Amino acid sequence: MSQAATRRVLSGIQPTADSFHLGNYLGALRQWVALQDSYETFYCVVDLHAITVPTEPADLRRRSRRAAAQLVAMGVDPARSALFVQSHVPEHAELAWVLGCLTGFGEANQMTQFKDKSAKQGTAAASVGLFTYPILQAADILLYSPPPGAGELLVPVGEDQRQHLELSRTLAQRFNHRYGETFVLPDAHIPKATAKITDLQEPTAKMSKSSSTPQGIIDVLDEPGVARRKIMRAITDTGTEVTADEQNKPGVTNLLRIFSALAGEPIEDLERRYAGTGYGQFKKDLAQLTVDTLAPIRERTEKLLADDDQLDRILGQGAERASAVATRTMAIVRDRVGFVGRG
Ligand code: AQP
Repeated sequence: MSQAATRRVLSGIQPTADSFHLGNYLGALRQWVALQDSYETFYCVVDLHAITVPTEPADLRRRSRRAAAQLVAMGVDPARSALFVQSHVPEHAELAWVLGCLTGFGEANQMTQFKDKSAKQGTAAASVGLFTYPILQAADILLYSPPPGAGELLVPVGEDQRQHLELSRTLAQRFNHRYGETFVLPDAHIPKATAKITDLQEPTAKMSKSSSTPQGIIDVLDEPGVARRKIMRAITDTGTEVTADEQNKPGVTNLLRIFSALAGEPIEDLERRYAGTGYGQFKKDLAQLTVDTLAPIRERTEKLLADDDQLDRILGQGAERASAVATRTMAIVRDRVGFVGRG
């Protein structure tokens, strides 16, 4: 790759709760922060995705601002990253339409996340938007593609998004094949150690906003006492040994994974340190580490939320930077597809 290669990162997060959770933070958002050092980064609060399920307007507005505030509080730096709200850049929806016309119904029907999410409300009641969600996600990504052969496009996400990423690659390839080389094929960035953080009460299921019990999720904005209690009450497995064993000890293994990611220490070191101590001390230390990590993020989020104007300015500037790239990509797409230019 040449010296002048454009190395871009794109990722998004839904404003579907008042707080992100530890799965979002460790699985994706920490990578967003780290990648700012070596990539041109575009991060969006994907409000178009949020309305694929019924959403109160007031909730969406509040959660979109809260999402942006948490991202800045975690270290997304608006001076280096374009931090924006998806609906501020209408090209996302426009490219999604074009890509939707290249997607087979059967192909879209393969997406397991739609099956899981629609099963919760009954497939007949699920929206068409929920069904086409992965196509909008492909558009989110490909809009920020560098010119083919001149760069790289990386997408930091958790394991649950791997299939959607594959679809983005397929659609990029198909568009290139039909209309000429336009998009770089995006690469997923899914660090194995934190690819799937699981529920503290149901350690074989993904930690998720829509989890059946709030006790299973550590929210980034949880009060310290609340986060501490959730960890102390996390399901552990039979036996007393603090050892990783995905099959037989999924609860302890998940806690070890969280501890290791937060402390930056290998799991084997933790197993050695807690050999023979039982679960109690291990959980107590993990609770402290979690509180120490999240408390400053919570404080910074609260400060940012106290100044709506500043937050809106950050998002306005981010949208401007994102638009500069998105409008260029979309102009090329319109031309290649054969849409007549506006005189
Ligand atoms: N448990 C998790 N472990 C690792 N990564 C995770 N992510 C989500 N849960 C975990 C990653 O966080 C990013 C943002 O997720 P999102 O809010 O856009 O969508 P989501 O995957 O639908 O999040 P939830 O909490 O699971 O919501 P619901 O309950 O609505 O399904 C993504 O990169 C995701 O991989």
